[in-house]
Amino acid sequence: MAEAAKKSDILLELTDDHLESGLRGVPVGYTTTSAVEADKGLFYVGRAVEDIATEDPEKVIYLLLYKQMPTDVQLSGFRRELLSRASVPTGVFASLYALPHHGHPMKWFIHAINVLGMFSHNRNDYRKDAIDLIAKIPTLTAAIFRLREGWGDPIPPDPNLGYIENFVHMLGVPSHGPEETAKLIKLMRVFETTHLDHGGGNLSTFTGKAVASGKADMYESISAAMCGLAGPLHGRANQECLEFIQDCVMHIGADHINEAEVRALIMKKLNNKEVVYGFGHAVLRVEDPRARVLRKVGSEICPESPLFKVIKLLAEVVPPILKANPKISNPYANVDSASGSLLVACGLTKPEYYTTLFGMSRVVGIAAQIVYERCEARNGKGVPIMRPKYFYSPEGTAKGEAVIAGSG
Ligand code: CMX
Repeated sequence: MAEAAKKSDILLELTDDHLESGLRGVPVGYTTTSAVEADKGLFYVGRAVEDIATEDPEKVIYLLLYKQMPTDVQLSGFRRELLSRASVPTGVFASLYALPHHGHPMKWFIHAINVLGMFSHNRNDYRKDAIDLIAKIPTLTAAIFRLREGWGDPIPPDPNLGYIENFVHMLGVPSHGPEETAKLIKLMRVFETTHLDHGGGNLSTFTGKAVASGKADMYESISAAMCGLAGPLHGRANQECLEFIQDCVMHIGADHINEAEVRALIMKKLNNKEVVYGFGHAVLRVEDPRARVLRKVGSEICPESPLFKVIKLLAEVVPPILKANPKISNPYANVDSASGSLLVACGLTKPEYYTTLFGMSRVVGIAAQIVYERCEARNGKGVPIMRPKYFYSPEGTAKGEAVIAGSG
């Protein structure tokens, strides 16, 4: 608490520069789950993410929810609890059959979470809804893949499987044999643990907590959070990044990946005033440790993949290029740089689905933070409804004339 008070003292000096800055550095509250330290990385309840990334996903989820690693007895009880709640009401699936297949999977995902809330019998009990949602989210995510891709009806959870093993089972990728399934499980376990939580102020988490502050229920709040995650500067960066990597391989040729041509494609992107997805960060000032963890998994499961060769090259080539622009605070790879190419190597070849996988994992941290803000903060009273200050100013900071569509 003393440490936190010191931090907010520093930031009490708010100036005009803080306006329209996306609330950078403006203190808002506390997180009890995780911390992003600019020069060190990401910590879940004090543990460096790279140290626990290969733990059982259920253990890490338990850590974020209960702030301690589970004993064996606690872990098996928690696994049983998740499994007992993993089934999704058929009414939720029925609503998915009606959705347009061209709709982005994130739109399906957001819809499905909201509909799931209509079937909750927990009377807006944030704690119960958090566990229910965490238990059901793999079932829901897998069903979205199957229905949208025409792979068949949803596959029910198998009570003998772990959290991620069950997800891969319910996904039932048609082209997968046992070897591909094992590879996808290996990747998805690490994908899950590395995406679970990321401090309190990232856009999706902040949005979820803001919506919950009006006492919207867990499902409405998480749907709103997932709308935040759907943007290309946030969760959809993994899709955008892979699409760029695929372009690189197409232009250069899978057998000729080389530094000079990758560099030229990056320069072309920057000269066109485009963003280099998978690089940069609002808080971190070092390489995202999650990018390293994922590259390590890549070197085990797909070292020869041309896409993987490009991401390894990008991690070296991009930072010096971005560093040359003094505006860019962090030139290094973030979590979204590596995940897509590994998913392709494991048979999930359509980039538009990747943000739903990010969302499946991130639901955990956001739900845990909503439980804290609604049920525990301020001695259980909860954080009040969000209401930051905006100054009225007809022209704001716009230069030139404002144009209102349709105003003639
Ligand atoms: N490529 C090109 N330009 C970049 C850049 C990148 N990777 N990273 C930052 N910049 C630019 C910003 O667009 C900004 O330009 P303007 O001043 O013209 O608006 C300027 O550099 C300063 O930005 P910053 O202070 O370094 O970064 P922000 O805190 O504003 O934004 C982030 C952080 C992540 C949105 C930004 O680095 C970015 O757009 N990266 C690419 C998208 C991406 O990978 N997002 C995923 C982040 C992780 C996640 O949330 O999932």
